[in-house]
Amino acid sequence: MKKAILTICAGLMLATACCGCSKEDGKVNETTPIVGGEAVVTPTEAELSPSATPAPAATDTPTPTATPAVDENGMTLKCPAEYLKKRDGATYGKFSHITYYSDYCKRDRGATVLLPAGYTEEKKYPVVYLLHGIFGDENSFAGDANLPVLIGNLIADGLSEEFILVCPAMFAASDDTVQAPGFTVEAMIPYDRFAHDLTQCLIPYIDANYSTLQGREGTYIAGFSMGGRETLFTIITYPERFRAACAIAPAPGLVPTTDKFMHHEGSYKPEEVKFAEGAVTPDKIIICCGTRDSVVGQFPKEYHNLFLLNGIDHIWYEVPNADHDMQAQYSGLYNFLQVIGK
Ligand code: FER
Repeated sequence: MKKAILTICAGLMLATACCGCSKEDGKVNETTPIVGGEAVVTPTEAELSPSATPAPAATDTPTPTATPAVDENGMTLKCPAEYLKKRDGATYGKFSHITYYSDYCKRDRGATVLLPAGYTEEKKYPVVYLLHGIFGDENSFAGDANLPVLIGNLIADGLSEEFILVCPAMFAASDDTVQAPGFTVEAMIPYDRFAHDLTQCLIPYIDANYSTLQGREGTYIAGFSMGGRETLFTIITYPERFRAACAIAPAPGLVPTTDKFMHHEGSYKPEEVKFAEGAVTPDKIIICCGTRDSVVGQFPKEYHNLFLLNGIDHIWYEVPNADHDMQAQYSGLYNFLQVIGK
């Protein structure tokens, strides 16, 4: 366990050192795409699950999946491999790094933004906020060269509407909170604080600087693992702000529990994880997880059971043979990104 944490920390330091992000105040830096086809080190998924299938490089030739299995809710269990391959006729966006001032944290914070390839101020785009795993940051998803490919292909096939993807840094520390992520009760606080930073600072910043379809109608949230947990925390805290949500392999801790990493005091009591009668809530909530997830195990299914118990309408499905890995991520995103605008 200690060894695992040390490895993760080493990975984090490496990722931080490699990150060539611009820190220009409050400005979108269009001139410094941080990806450019080169994958930045993404320690979280790989380090957390050494047995996980590594992300295939964008140039890999995946085995084509003939007829993807679809469940009774219309969820395609595995992301079809051809959606992770660049093709003619589709256009792909590039990530840029931005810095916004968080009045909530009283400091500058980073995020990465992926505009659709043909972005124009003439249109208004929905926005998907995508939350990384523990020890990640705003570069975690931007380092995945497959993500713009998946999105471009979904848009090219008319399966997704064009949208803006925003990948924030979730660990919303300020001077009076713990400064480093970790498996401790104190380190959970800045993660939960992100829900407030998002709704009070980042969303207004994105709305002010891009041509967005503002308000609940155009605002979506999804996340992987720690980001999945914070997706659930955010929609329970601000249900009226989001049109739809997807928690992929959400980490434990929204409610009290203990796992192999730590004891979680819980952000909410189980009976508080519900929506008020008549409240405006997301139209669609998806929770999914790999069938052999070695990091979060049965906790995503426990969220499913809690949601069932507390009458929160949602879709639950399992990704066959996926660990805490990219296969689970791409499956969740493949399904969720098709919900936009529908
Ligand atoms: C935990 C198990 C998993 C936890 C976080 C995770 C904070 C996150 C994993 C990830 O983001 O990949 O108990 O507690």
